[in-house]
Amino acid sequence: PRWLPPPETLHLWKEFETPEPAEIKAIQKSFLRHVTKTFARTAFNMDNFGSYQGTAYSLRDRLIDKWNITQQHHTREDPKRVYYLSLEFLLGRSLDSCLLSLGVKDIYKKALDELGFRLEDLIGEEVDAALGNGGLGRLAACYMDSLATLDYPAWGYGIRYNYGIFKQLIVDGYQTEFPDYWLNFGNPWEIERLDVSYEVRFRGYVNKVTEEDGTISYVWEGGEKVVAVAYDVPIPGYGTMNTINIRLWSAKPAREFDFAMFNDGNYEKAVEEQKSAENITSVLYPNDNHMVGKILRLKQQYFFVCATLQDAIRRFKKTNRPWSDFPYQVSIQLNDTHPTLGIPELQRILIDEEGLSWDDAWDIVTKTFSFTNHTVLPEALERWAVPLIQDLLPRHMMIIFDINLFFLQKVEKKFPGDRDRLRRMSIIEEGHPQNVRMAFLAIVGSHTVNGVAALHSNLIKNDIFPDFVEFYEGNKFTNVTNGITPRRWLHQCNPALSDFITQKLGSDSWVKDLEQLKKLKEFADDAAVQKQWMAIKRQNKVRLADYIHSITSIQVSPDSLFDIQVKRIHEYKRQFMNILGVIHRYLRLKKLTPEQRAKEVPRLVVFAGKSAPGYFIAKLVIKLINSVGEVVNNDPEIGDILKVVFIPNYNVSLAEIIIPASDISQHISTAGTEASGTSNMKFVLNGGIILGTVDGANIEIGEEIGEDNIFFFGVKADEVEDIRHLNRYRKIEMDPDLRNVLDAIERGTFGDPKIFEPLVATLTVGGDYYLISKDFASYIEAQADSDEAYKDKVGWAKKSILCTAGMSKFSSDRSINEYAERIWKIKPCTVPATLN
Ligand code: OAK
Repeated sequence: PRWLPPPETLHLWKEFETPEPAEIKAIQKSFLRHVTKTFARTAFNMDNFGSYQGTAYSLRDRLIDKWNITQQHHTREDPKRVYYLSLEFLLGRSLDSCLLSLGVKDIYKKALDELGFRLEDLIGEEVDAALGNGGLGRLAACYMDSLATLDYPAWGYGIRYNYGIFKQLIVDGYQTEFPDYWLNFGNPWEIERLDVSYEVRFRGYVNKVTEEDGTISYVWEGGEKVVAVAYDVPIPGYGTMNTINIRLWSAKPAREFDFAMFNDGNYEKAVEEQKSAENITSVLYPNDNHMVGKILRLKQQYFFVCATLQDAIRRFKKTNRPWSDFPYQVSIQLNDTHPTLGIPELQRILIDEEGLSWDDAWDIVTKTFSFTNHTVLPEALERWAVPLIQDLLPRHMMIIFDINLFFLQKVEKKFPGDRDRLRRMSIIEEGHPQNVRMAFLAIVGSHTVNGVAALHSNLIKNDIFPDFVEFYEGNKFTNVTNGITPRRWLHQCNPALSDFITQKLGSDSWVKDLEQLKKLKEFADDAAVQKQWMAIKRQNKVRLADYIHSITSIQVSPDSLFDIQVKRIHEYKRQFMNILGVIHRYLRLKKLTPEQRAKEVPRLVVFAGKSAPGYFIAKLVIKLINSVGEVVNNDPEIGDILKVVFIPNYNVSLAEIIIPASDISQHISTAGTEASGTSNMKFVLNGGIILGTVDGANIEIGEEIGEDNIFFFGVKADEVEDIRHLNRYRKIEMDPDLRNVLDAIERGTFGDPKIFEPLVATLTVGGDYYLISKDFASYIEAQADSDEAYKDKVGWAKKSILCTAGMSKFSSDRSINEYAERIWKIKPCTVPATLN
């Protein structure tokens, strides 16, 4: 039974409910209370880390108050909620963003100053929460920020991995990986919820029960159980009460101990088995855009959707509504196929545990779920072996077979006798073993399927799932172009530019309404604004140059053009083409006289990004970049005219330093391969210019900012297939400039050429799947165009201003409003400052 507070005690709780006022004294009091009582430190035993902890805990108190008020308000209002299910949330650091969201950064700075601490130093003490690989995980984090800021009643659900994405060290030019045990230093931004836990079953058997009236039901029994414990990460909206929650599940051993084993005297084995439960949430799989069919990964997927659905259903049941209301109270978004087991799991709960008929249950399921696809790469589309699912989740496998049967019956009815269509559309792929095509299951079980940029959504419809578009007559498929939060990706990471924009627009309301940036267009030709704009860019370049020097000991000039490519290392993203272009430039520079060389635009080429640990070719690209850097950076004839730097361990907090410092950023994926890209948006928002292919969201960015302000090159998506075909049969000569570059590698200009043979072979014997040779000439031309444009300082400043001014569309606030209105059908629920 629930404990209820005696009414005469309520005022005692209320006293602690509202955040302490943001006064210097109150802040210092709460800071010192945490430093001395929570962390047992004294004035004579302090350092920046201790002071970071004290500050974080003092803010955490404010977050918890806001979170509690939000939850009580939501319970009272009972709005329809959205649940964003994602195996990755790439949050990065929280201190700075919390201070800004709560509007207390300046006053905390003063309070800490008086105590002798510098806020900037404390911010640097925090370790990144790196529970994601790249684009998909960071998108989830941006979306949480927008959901909170726009007052939506939303929850994020995921896994509390003990190990985030690995740390990357560069040893002898090669990537090496180190475990990221990020919880070592505690995590002030989470609240352990021992009171919120659920059991999750694996394996066991399915019992068929025939009732007296002849109806048949199934019960899943036996097997092993683990417990999911909730850890809550409050996400405050910017300048609003609304504080939403990311609930991350951690696996713990089940409460019921195996007494048989215990009694057998097998104590050690019993303890071993308990520990294996905790393995489930131990480590984030480090693959981006690539599926690896490990059983532990499947366990993670089921573990988190099972706990999440129990939690959502418990919340729904509190209001005593009929099941038919469920889809009107609950919307569940699947962030790629990783949480797709939620579909058969909800169906199982409804028919096996709640006693609904198959059809009633399926109607609820398909009205509840929606699915976002984040990639068209075939190697990333999830397929799980049927025997694997059968073993781990026997009842779910039965349900998936039934879902498929009923679905194919409908297909057969619509397209009678079309055997090949049934084979193509089956959720079960035939073979040895059979496989479950998770994307098909997600499509069939969802009411809406979306891609993440206009081109990508069209490719999904026309190339990836055309049979499904035809079957559903186009009704399920839509586009929601990705967005980024302007809070972190301009206001926080580029304070100088943020202040300047606020000054020019006369208000800071653009931070929550990015449409306002359009007004910057008026200033594009204003010489004084241009001058200040470029001065701020230079400051940011100095900051990055200092960072590069501190990490790599390489001196770079802030007066060179900063040309940056930072993202996961992947063949389709073509960092290889970038470094080949660098070699081309180097060879050209070497042929010039010193006088000619002095007229060249000095250029710093920056790379950063992690490769999946098992991705051999991507790792060779990293080695080649470092080998080229070694030669170029130490060539006295070249000096500052060309520098090449690989910054190790790319992560969110490093991105916050790198992005504001770019003149040019490269987004050069083979056309049709990058679903959207989101870093492209971050760079342009900060006044950087894209050099890129006609791919993903680059296209829409070009439409918004104007084609004069972006360097496009390369073939279009619809040309790729034919060129690949010709490449396969070597019908196209290799680009002569590229041949020249490969010759230099093969001559040993950049060290032992044997090392790079497998990499070079991807272009020669490998058929150049990503069309580097085809695009090379136009890539080099675009680079030359950018050199020319950079010489015109006024013209460049204008481009840079127009870039920022044209980025309104790419706020994640716009994306989230689209999801809310068109897909989730949820409304904002404004939380009052206090509850009465
Ligand atoms: C990761 C794992 C599996 C499937 C896709 C991904 C992924 O990160 N995809 C990326 O998602 C981003 C957010 O939508 C897009 O911007 C990137 O283009 C896409 O590669």
